Amino acid sequence: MPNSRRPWDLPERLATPEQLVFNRRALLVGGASALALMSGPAIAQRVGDVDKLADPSARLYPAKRNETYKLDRPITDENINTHYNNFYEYGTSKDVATASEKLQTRPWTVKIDGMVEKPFEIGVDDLMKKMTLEERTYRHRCVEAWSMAIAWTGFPLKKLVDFARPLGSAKFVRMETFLDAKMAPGQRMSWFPWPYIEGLTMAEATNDLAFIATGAYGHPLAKVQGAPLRLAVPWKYGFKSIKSIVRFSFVDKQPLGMWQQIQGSEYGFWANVNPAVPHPRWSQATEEVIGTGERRPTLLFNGYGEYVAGIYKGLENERLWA
Ligand SMILES: Nc1nc2c(c(=O)[nH]1)N[C@H]1C(S)=C(S)[C@@H](COP(=O)(O)O)O[C@H]1N2
Ligand SMILES: [Mo]
Repeated sequence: MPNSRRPWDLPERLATPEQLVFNRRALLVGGASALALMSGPAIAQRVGDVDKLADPSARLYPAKRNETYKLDRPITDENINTHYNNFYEYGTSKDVATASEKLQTRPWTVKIDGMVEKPFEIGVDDLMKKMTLEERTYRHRCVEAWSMAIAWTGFPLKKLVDFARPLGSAKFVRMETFLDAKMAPGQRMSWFPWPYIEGLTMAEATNDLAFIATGAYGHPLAKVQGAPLRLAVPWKYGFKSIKSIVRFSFVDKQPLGMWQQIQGSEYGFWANVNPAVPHPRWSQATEEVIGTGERRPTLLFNGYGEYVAGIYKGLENERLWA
């Protein structure tokens, strides 16, 4: 071990008893990889770092990159990605990194229900054990006309759908974020119809690109990124990529997303990226690449048409773009 620092050497003010227990367990269970994670000069300098070590899934990272999904720009700096976020459960500003530290990601139970052979619940760590984690680099485009490129770690949503055993009659996957105003002060804003909901058709959910992220930048997700599991659908505007999911329901009616419910004229169900269709209040033709000051033209389906355009054949009468 190149560094003599051990978890139990953490300064008292950074370590709660629970974190010490988790850190010892990570060390025992994780063996060499946990030791590797704990080495290095910057260990436990910030509260966030302590949490990364405390995460019982930390030893699953980094995962092997799937090279199929290539970027045309650099990955957004991690520090920029985690300080320019939308996570309304923690406030309406982009500066929610500190506020979201209140999110408690363990224990975390995921409920699978609706039109499935048999509804069940599973802890997030048990779920991850059933899946093979991989890294993917994706570009994301927010409806607010900014974009980032992120190295996610996780598994295809299709794997979770298969694991859930939906009935043939299921037409949509409805996803739900946790509801706990004690843990998320933003949920006291009673004019929002909490919990956050999003939905995909089965064809969208089982497409290769639809991804459940459990990590980013080679380690478990930061809380502000929607730990411990969130959706990543890079051909759609950002609001579809629901964070901190606790429930996947298989249903036969189109789910009503939170943004759609608040302002359906601006945030529709399909939410596919199309630079030719403006948002009612601004153009969608270009995007600001966060962290660079650069503006780039926005691409149809955010440039992922080769993977997803086929899903929308025959749906020309639907409002695919807003
Ligand atoms: N639960 C929840 N999920 C959410 C949001 C939110 O406010 N709450 N914001 C959405 C929006 S608009 C975007 S752009 C992305 C932002 O993800 P990021 O902060 O990881 O970039 O999360 C999406 N998922
Ligand atoms: Mo967004």
